Amino acid sequence: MLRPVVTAALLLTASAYAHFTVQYPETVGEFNDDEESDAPCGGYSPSLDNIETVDFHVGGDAIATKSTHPQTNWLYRITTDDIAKNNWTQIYSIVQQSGPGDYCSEAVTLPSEYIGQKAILSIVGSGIDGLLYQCSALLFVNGTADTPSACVNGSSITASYVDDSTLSSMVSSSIVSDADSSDSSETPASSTTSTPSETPNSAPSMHTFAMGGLGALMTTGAMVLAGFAFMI
Ligand SMILES: *[C@@H]1O[C@H](CO)[C@@H](O)[C@H](O)[C@H]1NC(C)=O
Ligand SMILES: *[C@@H]1O[C@H](CO)[C@@H](O)[C@H](O)[C@H]1NC(C)=O
Ligand SMILES: *[C@@H]1O[C@H](CO)[C@@H](O)[C@H](O)[C@H]1NC(C)=O
Ligand SMILES: [Cu+2]
Repeated sequence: MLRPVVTAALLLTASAYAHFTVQYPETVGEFNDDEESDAPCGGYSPSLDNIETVDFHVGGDAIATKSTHPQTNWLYRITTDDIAKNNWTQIYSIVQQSGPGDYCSEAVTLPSEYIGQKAILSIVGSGIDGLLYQCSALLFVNGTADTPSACVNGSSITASYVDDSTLSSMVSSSIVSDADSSDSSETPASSTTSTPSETPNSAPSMHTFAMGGLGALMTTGAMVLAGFAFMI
């Protein structure tokens, strides 16, 4: 009777250690924290030929992530290339998230030429653990999406548009619209003048493991108690 409870607790513990996860759109491939640094999808090699896609609205759709790191720079890039190895196009200004937690860009738009095309979306997070990757397989559709419930900003995060020469060197083109960065004094990342930036890898690793671990521990405790209550 306790077994399902213990299993659930173990799963919770595992997810509490993730570098970052994508809440929306649904990702492809099984999530593997240890392989999250493998480009372009975090240990998974998608093929657009036979992949199940999710709809993404060119008039505006959301990209929602949850990070355990104190700071992350986010790059969203797509390719219609079958093996998703190259020819990446940047689709949104690079965002710097400060503070761990949920971050959501709620109105990512694309030119209407993309309607009907399939693409791999590669979400790249740059932070204390270097470059990390997750992918979604998209089918571009007309219209504007209703904001999904997973699209939220954590109450303790702040976000702003930044230049990041490491991330902007990882695309061969950019279709960032002016509107994306209109409230930013920074030039869009597609600019060719690259400013030297601190390498993310040089900082000592300091995950929010302690907090995540404690949270998981407390959750485990609560679940075991709940399990007991159920058995009594
Ligand atoms: C690269 O991507 C662009 C934009 O999707 C596309 O127009 C172009 O044909 C692609 N180039 C190659 C070599 O696949
Ligand atoms: C997208 O939808 C709009 C509004 O319904 C319509 O005017 C437009 O022709 C559509 N575009 C395509 C490419 O289907
Ligand atoms: C999250 O914050 C960013 C930056 O301030 C903002 O552009 C975005 O719309 C916010 N997302 C939500 C879901 O409110
Ligand atoms: Cu990490």
